[in-house]
Amino acid sequence: MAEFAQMLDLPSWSKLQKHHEELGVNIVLKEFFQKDPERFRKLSRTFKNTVDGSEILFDFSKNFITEETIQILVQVAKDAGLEKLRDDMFAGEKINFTEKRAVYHVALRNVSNQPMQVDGKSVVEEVNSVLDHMKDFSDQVRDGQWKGYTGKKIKTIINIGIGGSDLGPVMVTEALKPYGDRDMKLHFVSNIDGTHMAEALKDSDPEDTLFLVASKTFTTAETVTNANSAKHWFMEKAKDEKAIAKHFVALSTNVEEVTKFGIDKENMFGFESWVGGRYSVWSAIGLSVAIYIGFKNFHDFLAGAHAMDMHFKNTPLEQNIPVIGGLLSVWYSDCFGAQTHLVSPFDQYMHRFPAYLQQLSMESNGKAITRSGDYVKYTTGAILFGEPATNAQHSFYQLLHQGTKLIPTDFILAAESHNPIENNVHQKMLASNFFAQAEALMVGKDENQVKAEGAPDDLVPHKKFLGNRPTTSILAQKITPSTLGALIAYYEHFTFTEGAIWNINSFDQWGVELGKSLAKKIQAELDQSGENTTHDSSTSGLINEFKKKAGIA
Ligand code: G6Q
Repeated sequence: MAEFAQMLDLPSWSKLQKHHEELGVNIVLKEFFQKDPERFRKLSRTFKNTVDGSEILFDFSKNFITEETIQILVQVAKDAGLEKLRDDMFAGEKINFTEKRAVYHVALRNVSNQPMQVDGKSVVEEVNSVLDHMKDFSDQVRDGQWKGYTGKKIKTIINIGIGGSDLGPVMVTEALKPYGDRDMKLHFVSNIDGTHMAEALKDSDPEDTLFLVASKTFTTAETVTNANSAKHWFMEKAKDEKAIAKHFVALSTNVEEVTKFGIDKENMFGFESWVGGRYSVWSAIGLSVAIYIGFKNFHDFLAGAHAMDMHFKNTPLEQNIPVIGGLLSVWYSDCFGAQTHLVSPFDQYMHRFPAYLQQLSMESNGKAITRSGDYVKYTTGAILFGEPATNAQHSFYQLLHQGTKLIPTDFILAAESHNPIENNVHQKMLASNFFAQAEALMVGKDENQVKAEGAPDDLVPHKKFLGNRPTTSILAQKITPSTLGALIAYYEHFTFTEGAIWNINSFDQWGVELGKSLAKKIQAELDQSGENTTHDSSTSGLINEFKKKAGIA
């Protein structure tokens, strides 16, 4: 627990504010580059991926910073106790104090088998035993040893889960599609909207379909309802309850509920309560990933994240890449009033990456109460959004270039494409856009340039670009399993850093818990006959109109 109450009370915060007044208000990014030819070198950091020796370059130089800014921000991080909180996380301390839980997803990818404990008990053996189980099972499904109740090889995997039990597997299987078994069909059913399940089932045959029911608690209404519907669909054809064992497995912490549902303990892949939902793709929740890309690739995915963990744990803060990322976010949020954070991967396979990060960032840091229980005196969690480029360029980048809002932006590109078609022409065009967008956002276009291009006087103000928009460019070698693992871990520790400075608990989610209970009461009311009057006139009015339209008297 941090000793300070509010970020603004940190001894170094006033120094940062003063620095902002001196530098921030008059900052002109392009002039920084004119003045200092070494700026790119000084303000970039390289992550060495120890799994395959590749590197990821993080270019922070197009941000509103100097080397001094980093020094002061690092001082803020030190004053806020970031290092202690980080070390406590790696030591298995219960830093998620509102739920009295350790935050130990880093133990799930501890591929170097370092000692890791919770409550004085090693977790390494249990983590490895679940990984062994995942390996055996995924190998069997992939090579056809695991057969459906009529002896057929599994062709379709349907993962049923929501939130943290869905977004990770969806995003990772999409991002690593080039490593996937293309003979296998994957569906991810999350929404309680019957359409989601119905569409997945329309495409599937019970004889060769495997359901992975992914739910930490195994009590989430959407998932349990969807899983029951899947079971009914399956039983209609299979008839015999014994067939369930070949077609339903559970990824969960709750043995009792899993057994009640009718899934054998043998077919359950467990994990512990110290794995938060949005950090669970590294656990048994990642089984769909392991089946699709194979266990060796899944292991590389864990190893890439582990390499980023070791960097985060052992690197001095000035050189610590996720720490710098997180500190910049705090800098923009609380000194420049930025409300948003855009992440655009220049990679079609990574099209669900922003959606995944949305949960990671906004569920972790969408909090207004400090760890001491007070309302924060500053803004916290940014609104994270994004879409892959270049598509996004043809839609909302307009607001980046000429809008009134400051939108700190991350662009991500891999130098090597998985599909270098047409002699790599596509890749070069993609890369050109990656460079051009960051450059244009920074340099803008002034009146003289617009006039020189022949614009009539009345159009000059419309064609002018102010520039001076900050971006971070992230350049990887190739989106391999280990690189993706490292990139996700980068954003996890970035989010961790923000939360530590804001002095909030990034690891609970009471807002999500509220959602889980709210609808229950109304659902019961939908089955009651007659006019509803139990709510405010708007809510009751809507309920009554729905009942009329849906034919529920
Ligand atoms: C994540 C959240 C939330 C959770 C889902 C699903 O951090 O806690 O998104 O993952 O509500 O919960 P279950 O896995 O328990 O079904």
